[in-house]
Amino acid sequence: MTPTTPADASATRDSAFIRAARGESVPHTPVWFMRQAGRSLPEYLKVREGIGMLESCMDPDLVTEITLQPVRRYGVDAAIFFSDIVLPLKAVGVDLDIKPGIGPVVASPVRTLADVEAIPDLVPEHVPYITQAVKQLVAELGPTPLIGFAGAPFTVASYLVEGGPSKEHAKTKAMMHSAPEVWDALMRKIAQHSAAYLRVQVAAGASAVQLFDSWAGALTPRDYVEHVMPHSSRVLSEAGELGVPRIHFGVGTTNLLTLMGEAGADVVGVDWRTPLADGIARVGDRAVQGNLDPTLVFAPTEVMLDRAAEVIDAGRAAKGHIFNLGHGVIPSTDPDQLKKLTDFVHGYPLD
Ligand code: 1CP
Repeated sequence: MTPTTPADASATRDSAFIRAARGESVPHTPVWFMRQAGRSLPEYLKVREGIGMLESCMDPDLVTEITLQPVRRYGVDAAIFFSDIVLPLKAVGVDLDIKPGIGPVVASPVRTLADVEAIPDLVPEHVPYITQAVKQLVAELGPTPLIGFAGAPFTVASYLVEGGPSKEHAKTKAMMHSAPEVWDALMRKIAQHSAAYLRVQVAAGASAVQLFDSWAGALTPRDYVEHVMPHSSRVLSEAGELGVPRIHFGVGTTNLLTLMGEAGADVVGVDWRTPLADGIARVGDRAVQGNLDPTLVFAPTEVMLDRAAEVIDAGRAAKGHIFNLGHGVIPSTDPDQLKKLTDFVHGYPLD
């Protein structure tokens, strides 16, 4: 594939978010929140009334509005594109839906090599609405960076093999161990989708990308290295050719943080279970993102801000630090708490 250059990376190049991702000096610690758009915002619930999740993701005006909502409300340092990790599968014709209160549900889970081979590769023509939404957003956002994203092969495979959300990922891991040729084909297929999906977003103007391997924490380091890492590396390496910073995140990944950095990340996302100082020691010469416990928004404001200060102080030891929660915003979160948290991070002295 031909390398594509970002539409206009210069507008966001000096933002605090991009500078921190590259390990450069910053005017303040940058902050954004995973799942900052979505169910915790009344303005989101209003515009989504009567419209399905996947339908929303395919409507460029709605995607633009929803992506901008948290940027307007909180003044965060980056927008995250409103979409979902299973959108590329839907776009190539896999029969799936995102069910309210459940998540992605796949009609015919993948079992055989023929099932994998029946899934087409993703080309930009499958997702014209993504290109349009990103272009609209970049024009509206000006100097605020837009983060494009995709699901990493293991996490997307889990939905395809289990047929829906899973705690143990037992069928997925069973395929990994008992049908290596099916597993390999599936991981290659999803890696192609994720790399192409990121390329479309960056070509249209996204300034950074995040690869979500949310459920990689279910793996032993050995299985991660042998069966997963090469495929995530391929996605990150293709994203690297686009010249934008790459963030790599998973939940419960303390033992994998070093490997997830080595897979080809500029920034490693650390979940809240790992003290940030430990995370920094594990990722070495890379920036980090995180990692306030997402439930701390339900504590008194002083307690939340006190813990946020600890996270910021710990982040000073990293090559660069982007403040975030240790996983997504919980739907019942009070948006006023996130506003206070954003202002606190921005006002926190640099030394
Ligand atoms: O700010 C944002 O909301 C950004 C948009 C976004 C992102 C980055 C959505 C919208 N989904 C995602 C990524 C995503 N989707 C991940 C990785 C991030 C993470 O770990 O949180 C995962 C695992 C999914 C799969 C998914 N989609 C789930 C989880 C199900 C499970 O296995 O527990 C759910 C509930 C969805 C639906 C979904 N995606 C996004 C929203 C706002 C919703 C809720 C549906 C709705 O509002 O109707």
